[in-house]
Amino acid sequence: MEEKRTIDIATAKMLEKAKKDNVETAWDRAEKMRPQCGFGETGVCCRICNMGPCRIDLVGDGPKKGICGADADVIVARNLIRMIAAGAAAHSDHGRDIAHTLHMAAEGSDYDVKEPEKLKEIAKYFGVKTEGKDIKEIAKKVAEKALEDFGRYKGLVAYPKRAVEQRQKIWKENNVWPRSIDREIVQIMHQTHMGVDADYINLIQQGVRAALGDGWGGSMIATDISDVLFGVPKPIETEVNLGVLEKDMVNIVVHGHEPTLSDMIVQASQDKELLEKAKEVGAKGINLVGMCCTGNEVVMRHGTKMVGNFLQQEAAIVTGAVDAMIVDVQCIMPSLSYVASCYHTKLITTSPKAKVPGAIHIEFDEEHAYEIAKKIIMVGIENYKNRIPEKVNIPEEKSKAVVGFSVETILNALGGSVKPLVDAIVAGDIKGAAGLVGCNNPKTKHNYYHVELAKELIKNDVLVVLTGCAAYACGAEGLLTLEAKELCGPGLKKVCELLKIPPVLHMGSCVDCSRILILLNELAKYLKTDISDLPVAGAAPEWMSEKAVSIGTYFVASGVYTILGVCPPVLGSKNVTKLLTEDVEKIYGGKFAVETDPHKAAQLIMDHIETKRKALGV
Ligand code: CUV
Ligand code: SF4
Repeated sequence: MEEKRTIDIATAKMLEKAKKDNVETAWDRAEKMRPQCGFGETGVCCRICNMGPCRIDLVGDGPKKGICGADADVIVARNLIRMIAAGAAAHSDHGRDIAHTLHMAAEGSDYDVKEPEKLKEIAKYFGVKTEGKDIKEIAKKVAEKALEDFGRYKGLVAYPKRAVEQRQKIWKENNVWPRSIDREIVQIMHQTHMGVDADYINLIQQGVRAALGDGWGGSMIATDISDVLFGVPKPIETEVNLGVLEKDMVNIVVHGHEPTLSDMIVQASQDKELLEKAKEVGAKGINLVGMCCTGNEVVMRHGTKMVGNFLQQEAAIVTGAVDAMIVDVQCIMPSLSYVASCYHTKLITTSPKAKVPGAIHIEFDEEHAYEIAKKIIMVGIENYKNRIPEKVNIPEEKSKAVVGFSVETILNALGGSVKPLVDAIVAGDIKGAAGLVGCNNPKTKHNYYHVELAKELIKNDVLVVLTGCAAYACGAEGLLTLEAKELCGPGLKKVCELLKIPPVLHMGSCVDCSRILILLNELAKYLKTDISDLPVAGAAPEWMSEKAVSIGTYFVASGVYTILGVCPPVLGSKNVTKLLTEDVEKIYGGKFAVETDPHKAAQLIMDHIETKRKALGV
């Protein structure tokens, strides 16, 4: 039964244990939820005003219009771009907080500029002069410029200027260059208010504009400034899966999305005084591990072990061995407080934006970062003695992995330029590349699609890059190792041996999808072509979050063919569906496809790559 829910043995074991311990999980609740509402599933339920809720009858002779007269096209388009607004807001608010942290670093705080060179590079994009300037002064100016991009009242967001010119031209001609990151999100909320926009094409266009403000704005700023503050990721070894929890150490999980607190917690977990305290309570030490995208942030820079992805958050607590789980924002199931209450685990919320009843709230503030990080770890240490031995069962499954593939690292491995990569593509050793991103979703078997698709692609000499929860899925399967070259086609295997890289490269958290954009942009620049001409594709195999809708949209608008493994709520409108899966290609060179079978998806990607290769004449 559990094998139907996940391909991961460690997770299946914990689901068995949950049943025994009488603990309900997301899978159980998903079952109770079935059948899910058909109106919601197809996007034709509207609750935007209080004359509603309204719904469109797609099969019978029920209503074809809402009370205000909105038809399925309008309702579907409005709902979809509201998802983009929420997703873009989540990423961009994260970016804003990072920019604030840089500002504080400039004025003197526990944070510091770790990468002055990267700071100088991004100063260029913001038009900040660096010559003869003190690094703190540059940091302050860059932070201010970045913060301006969120709320500017004139001009345009700066970062999209980094794109190849052909791409910039498309955005300008179609009037989707974001004016300010926040403004496009606010405009979605306005435009979708009852009785404003009734043109589904115009609605989707605004969705694209907000999504570009995420990918080439908020997210890219988040990634770049995180690198400046916490370090540009370099290849580093780690381990992945629930088996990284330790029986005789204080286990602390950092879960959520932002690096500001988690990076401090990594430092604090090595604090001598705290290590002493851990020993005093009888533990051998402090075992800090990461979950979801906060986990991705810290593993990329410190090698912090990766305990699990989105659908493993409850399973981690079910081991009975997590002494504290610290969460910040996004993808934190409210159920955690209930699951934690079935064991000894202390759940600690830290963001004023995300409180959970039943959790301990220790609010993080950047001004006392280190002190708070220590205080939080102390909760875990003190809780170690409360473990219930008969409830502890840590599965042994874990895999080795090499992570840390920032664009800088990839270029370094290639000797400083994308030329060797292009040469390998031209020679046909590598057919192309695919980005696998995004979450888990109980609508599909946990990790199955991520892993099957990645394996099928590398077998066919397609290089794979990852962000988000996809990285945990592939990591647990051993695909992030040098040995995974044995699963590759002969061409990709040769390249992996030559460059000493895994065939599946972990590029970071969800905001780090911006790293994928920059890598594609570098390839396009080198080939003097547009991103849409490259033999590449993207996939969000098991996505669930609104952020994924924003990510998918900015990839399509950047010219990338993007496959969704789980259908978004759009099928209620034939017009919107056609726009997204066909017509947008004529404008942006990229489009969406929905394919629920990973093997068929691999074929679609390979066909697409072949078409693009032919067009490039290679
Ligand atoms: Ni931001 S958004 S479940 S943790 S990738 Fe994982 Fe990644 Fe989706 Fe959330
Ligand atoms: Fe119904 Fe129109 Fe109100 Fe939506 S906006 S709930 S379709 S009346």
